[in-house]
Amino acid sequence: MRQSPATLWLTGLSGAGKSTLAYALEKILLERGHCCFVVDGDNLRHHLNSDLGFSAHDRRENIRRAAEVAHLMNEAGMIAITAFISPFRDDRAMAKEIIGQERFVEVHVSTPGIVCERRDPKGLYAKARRGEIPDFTGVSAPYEAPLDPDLEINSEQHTIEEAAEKLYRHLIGLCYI
Ligand code: GGZ
Repeated sequence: MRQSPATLWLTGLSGAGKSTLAYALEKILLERGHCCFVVDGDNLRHHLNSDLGFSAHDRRENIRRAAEVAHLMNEAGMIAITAFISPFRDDRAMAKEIIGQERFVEVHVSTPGIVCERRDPKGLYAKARRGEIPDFTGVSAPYEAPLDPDLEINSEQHTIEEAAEKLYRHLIGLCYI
């Protein structure tokens, strides 16, 4: 199947739906014959990046390594879908530099903080509010929303399937697939 490598860089708060959306898009791409892989906190922070925490310095290193992994996947001809909070604009700019401007598609999963906190699937916001998790994004650490993302998805306004289909159409529109 013809495709040009790209990285869909999903950024947004914890609980915004980044990983769910990433895996829904991966399913669509695989079903339609494209070669792709999801890079997210689960497969990086538990292994390659298990030495990193959540200070601004460690988050930057997390993003740098994630971008290097996505770059390698792109070099191998694959579409990479990343799902990291990646809260700092400078760090996302670094990721874009590493991956290459022409391959980097920034997707803001813009589900509002209040909705993410209401969902709180892992109880992390509640813990952060009680002071049990320091530097928690959206509670005690900042999130710098993209100023000009290539695409914005608010998971409140679409089903996951609709949102994934929107990303798929976007890749077609940009001629990556
Ligand atoms: C934010 C944290 C924190 C702190 C643990 N701040 O909902 P989750 O659990 O699965 O997603 C969050 C994940 C964020 O990892 P990232 O690698 O995406 O972060 S970053 O891009 O900022 O480097 C959350 C959990 O880790 N988690 N502590 N303090 N999220």
